[in-house]
Amino acid sequence: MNFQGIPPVETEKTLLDYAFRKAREKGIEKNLKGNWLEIIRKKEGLKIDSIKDMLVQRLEKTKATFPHPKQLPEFYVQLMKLTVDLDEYKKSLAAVEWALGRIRFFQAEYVKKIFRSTDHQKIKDLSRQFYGRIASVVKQINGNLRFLEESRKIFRTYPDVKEMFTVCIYGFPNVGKSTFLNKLTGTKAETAPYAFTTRSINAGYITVGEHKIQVLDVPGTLARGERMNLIERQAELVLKKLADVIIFVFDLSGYSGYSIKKQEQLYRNIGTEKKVLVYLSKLDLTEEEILSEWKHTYYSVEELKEKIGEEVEKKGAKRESEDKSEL
Ligand SMILES: Nc1nc2c(ncn2[C@@H]2O[C@H](COP(=O)(O)OP(=O)(O)OP(=O)(O)O)[C@@H](O)[C@H]2O)c(=O)[nH]1
Ligand SMILES: [Mg+2]
Repeated sequence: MNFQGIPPVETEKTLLDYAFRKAREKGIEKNLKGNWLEIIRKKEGLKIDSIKDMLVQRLEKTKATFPHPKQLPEFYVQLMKLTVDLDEYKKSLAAVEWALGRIRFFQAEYVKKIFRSTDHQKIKDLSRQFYGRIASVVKQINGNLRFLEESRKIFRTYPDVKEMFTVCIYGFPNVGKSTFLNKLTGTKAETAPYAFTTRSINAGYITVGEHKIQVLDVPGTLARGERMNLIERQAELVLKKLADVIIFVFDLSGYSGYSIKKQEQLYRNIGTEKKVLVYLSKLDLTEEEILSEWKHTYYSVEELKEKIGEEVEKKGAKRESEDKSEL
C-alpha cells in the first residue's frame, strides 16, 4: 500500500472556485449552433456538465487514493486505529461517496429541466439553483475533507512494511540502530550523531538461504500509553504485531546519552514472548572493563545473520507441522 503517494485533499473553497471558474470559461464558448433558446440551453448545459466533471474527477481521485480499511492488511488497520479516529475516517470516505452521488444526481436533474424549459429567465434560474445545490453539497462535506487531509498527513508517516518474516532492530535513540541496519542489510538509512534521526521506520532486506527477510529499524522509548507520540505508537505496534525476531542494540559506550541501566530497563520491557537477540554497538568507544563484562553477549553481524536464519527455519518447520495437523 502506498501511503506516501496519496495526493492532498482540496478544501471546499478551492474545489468550488476551480469548478465554477472552469464553468465560466465554458460559458463564453462560441460557435454554438441553433436558435437563441437552443444556444442558451446548450451553454447552461455545458456549464453544468463542466462543474460536475471537475468535482467528480477530483472527488473520485480522493476516493480511489485513500485506502479503505477493508482492503488493508491487519497490521495497517491496527495502525489506523492507533493513529486516527477510524470511525470518523470511514464516515469521511462515505461522505465523499455521498457527495459524488448527489453531484451526479443534480447534474442529470437540472440538465433535464433546462432542456424541457422554453423560458430564458427560467433557464438562468435553474442554472443558479444548480450552483446553489452543488455548493451546499460540497460545503456539507468540508469537515470530512479536512479530516481526510489530516489523516493523509498521518498516513505519510506510516512505514512501508510487507507481510514476511520480520526482524526488528530496537533500542534507545542514538545507540546505533540505523548504523547496524546498514551493516546488516546494506541499505543507506540516515545516521547522525544526535538522537531521533530516524523519525519513521526504516526498512532493509536480507536473504538468508532462500528466505527473504524484512529488517525494520524501530525507534525506542520508555514512554507508555498516552505519553507516546505517533512514531512511538507505530514502533510499539511493529514490535508487538510484526516482529518475528527482535535485535536489541545496546550502546555501552555512554555516547548515546542513555545509561546502561536505562537500556536494560527497556530491554526487560520487551518481555519474553518473542525471540530477542542482542547486538553491542560502538565497541571501539567502549571502556575495556565494561566490555569484558559483556563480552559473552557479543555477536558479530554475520553471526546474527546466522541466528536469524535459524529462527526462519524454526518458524517454517512450525508452520509445516501446523499445516499437517490441520489436515
Ligand atoms: N564510533 C562508532 N560510532 C558509531 C557506531 N555505531 C554508530 N555510531 C555513531 O553513533 C551515532 C548514532 O548512530 P545511528 O545509527 O544514527 O543511531 P540510531 O540508534 O539509529 O539513532 P536514532 O535514529 O536517532 O534513534 C552516529 O553518529 C553513528 O555514526 C560504532 O560502532 N562506532
Ligand atoms: Mg536511526
